[in-house]
Amino acid sequence: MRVSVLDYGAGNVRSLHNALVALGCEVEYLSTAEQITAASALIFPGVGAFGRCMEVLEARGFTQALKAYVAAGRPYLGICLGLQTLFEGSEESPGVAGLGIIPGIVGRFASGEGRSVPQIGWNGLRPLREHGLLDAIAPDDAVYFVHSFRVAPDARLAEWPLCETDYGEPYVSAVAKGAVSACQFHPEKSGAVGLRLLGNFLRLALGAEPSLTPPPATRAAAPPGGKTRFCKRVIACMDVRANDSGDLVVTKGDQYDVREKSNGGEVRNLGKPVALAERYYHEGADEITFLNITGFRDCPLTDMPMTQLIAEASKNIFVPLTVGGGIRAFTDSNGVSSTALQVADAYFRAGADKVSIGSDAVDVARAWLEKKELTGTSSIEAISRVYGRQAVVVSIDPRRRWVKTSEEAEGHALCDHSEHRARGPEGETLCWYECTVQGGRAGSGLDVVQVSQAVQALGAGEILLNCIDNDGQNDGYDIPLVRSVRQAVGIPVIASSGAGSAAHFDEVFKQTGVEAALAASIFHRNQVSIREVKELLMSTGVDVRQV
Ligand code: 1PR
Repeated sequence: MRVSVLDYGAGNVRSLHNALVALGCEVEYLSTAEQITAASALIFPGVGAFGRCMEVLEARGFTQALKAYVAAGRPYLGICLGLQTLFEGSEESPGVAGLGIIPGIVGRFASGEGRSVPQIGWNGLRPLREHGLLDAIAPDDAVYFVHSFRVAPDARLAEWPLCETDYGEPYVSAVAKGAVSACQFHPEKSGAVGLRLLGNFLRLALGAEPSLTPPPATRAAAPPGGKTRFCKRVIACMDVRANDSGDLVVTKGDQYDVREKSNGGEVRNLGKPVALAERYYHEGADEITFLNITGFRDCPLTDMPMTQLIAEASKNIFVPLTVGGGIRAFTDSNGVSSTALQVADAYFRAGADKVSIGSDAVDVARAWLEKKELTGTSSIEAISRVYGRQAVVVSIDPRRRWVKTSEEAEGHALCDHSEHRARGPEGETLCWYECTVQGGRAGSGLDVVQVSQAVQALGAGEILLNCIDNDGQNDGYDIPLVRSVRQAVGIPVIASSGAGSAAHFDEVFKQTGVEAALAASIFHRNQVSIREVKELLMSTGVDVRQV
């Protein structure tokens, strides 16, 4: 079974490649107009900006070839940007013409009413009619979306819309007409449901049976005609580093200290990263994060085991993978320099869907706060320009700084813990949160709200909000901290550090409104399973993806 994937030099096609290989396909990459003309089933994957994508298509002579391919009624599947480029244009890049196969202009999601933009996460599908692409996919089965722009329902779309989804407003989440189909979500990252959809496309396009038939999803259907439900994400995180024998292991800190108190102070070893990640995928993790916690020491381009780890994990895991650690400009011991974008490129090529920037983001935020000017050259700006804002996570490592009075905080954003558990050494209830760098080894003088707002302005798409004080304590998330950051930004926030029970997830979702919550130690030590977390959340009325 041979399928052709459009290679226009942008975005992460590795995830799609892996999903197609898992379905039994041989994947061919199309890099010339002639190859497009000769293809028999074409998939156009896409992440990144509309304008840049269209420029590349035009420069390579793909625009006309794609239009001719579609006009000839040959099988076509667009994914994400691959759906948007079918339209006449997008508010993302005013004045840039799309392929113009579907009438209309792609618009921007409005943020507000507690809804973050980009939409990052799992949401349902509301089929508008029957279609082979949706075979064995139940209404409201959850699939993975990452986007800031969307197609609004419009009478001019006529018979094109196939599914709608709701994210504050209804939008068109899949289109199909004749042999052309496209989806706004990422089937290659949508677990079993996504693999089914890709399998359906292959069946329709090639008349061939995929070698893998994933089981149907089991989410309870939404009421007929009702709105689709945006799910809260449950994320498993693995802190990875080399142990004293040089092997990459999953480790786990206690307030960021990863060495055993006994046992000669060895680095804690909680298992092999790829095996653990595969377990979490099958248990229902909505996303998996790998943080190379000593990445600030070595350039990841010379630390290839981390890229190999991502390449290995992405072969069998079909939910989004985030990788962090050492994403910054670097000059190695031989004097060879690489930019943060080159480091990120290596991770995306290996199969990462998002990169997470830690220490460098604090430096970049500081520079921005001084002048409030974009330079275009920072790691955040450079990576989000090429891969899109949704691919750039900023991981923040704040530590509490207790104060007796607000004056002592010297203008830093304060949190009040009087209604919560934590107390300062002298019973203080007020604190500000200092962002640290190098895994908590150094302070920055900047508070967590300043840094969060700065990185949002620079183009970060999501914030992974740790809390050094709560890390590994299993006593619950730091609610005042999470709430203050969630209220300060309009991009999604992932709460992290402190989960000790399923109830802690319920608490953080209900009390702060965050889109996602991450945990490490309870999952690694089998104290609570992802399934238990989701079952509790469902029983308390929190929408989650069932597997
Ligand atoms: O600075 O860009 O090289 O990135 C380094 C990355 O490594 C950062 O994202 C930073 O958060 C992370 N990191 C550095 N040192 C440590 C450490 O633990 N010594 N881990 C570290 C951060 C925090 C979470 C943890 C949660 C949940 N780990 O990832 O998984 O606190 O844990 P819990 O559920 O057990 O409480 P750069």
